Amino acid sequence: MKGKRVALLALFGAVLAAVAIEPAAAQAGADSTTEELIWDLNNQLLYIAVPITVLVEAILFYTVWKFKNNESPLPTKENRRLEITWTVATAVILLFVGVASYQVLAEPYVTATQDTVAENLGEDQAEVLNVQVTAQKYNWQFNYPESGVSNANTLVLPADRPVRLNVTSADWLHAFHAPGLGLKTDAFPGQSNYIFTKPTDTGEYQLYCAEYCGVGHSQMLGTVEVRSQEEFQSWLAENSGSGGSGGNATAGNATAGNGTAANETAALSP
Ligand SMILES: [Cu+2]
Repeated sequence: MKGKRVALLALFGAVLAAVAIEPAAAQAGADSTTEELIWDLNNQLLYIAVPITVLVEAILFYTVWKFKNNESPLPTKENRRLEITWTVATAVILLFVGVASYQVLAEPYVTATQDTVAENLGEDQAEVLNVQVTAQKYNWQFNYPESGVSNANTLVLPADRPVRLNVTSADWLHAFHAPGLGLKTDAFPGQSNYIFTKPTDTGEYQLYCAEYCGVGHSQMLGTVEVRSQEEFQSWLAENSGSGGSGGNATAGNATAGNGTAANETAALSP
């Protein structure tokens, strides 16, 4: 009996370890490095959750079937071993969920800050494409400070090149959300929120505003267009001179906008 339990625990531990150390297998169909990381985590958690669900349901059905004719059931007696077992098993599972989630959340492609690029790319920083994303009622403005290009509602990005989006708002709360690429962050006036990613597949992706911002919110849509590097370069060349030098939403004025945000809120509250 004891050997059986040890064997079961060892098997359970081996499954957890196998899932934990499984290399981040290339996620077929992932369209950005960010989306790939998120789907890998989702799959890891599913590998744990599905067997647990099956086990619990199996025990439930077995119990119902086995004791269906039991007219005088006896109350459960205290069983310290059983209690210790399920407490330890639950703790191990929660620990696994916590560690696996933290690992992914700590990835720069999932949680980016202003320093993400400098801290993670070293000499390759020049390769990064910077885009200023400014949300406002009810449209999106994209500025490419390095080339002076500006575009409304369509964010054109190169494939297989790291991109850093500096997301802010010109009026009040919005949120940048491109689910097809696994990207989402809030847009606050006077504050910069960063997204760091690398699109891996060309195509068009729907961009939504994911924070209710007024009567035009449902129409606050845009497109993320991922093109090959050559097509992206020719698009940049075609549109050069279309925008100012970095637009009106540089990181430099990030601290100056708080007063504006407060005023907006005050003016719009009933
Ligand atoms: Cu909105």
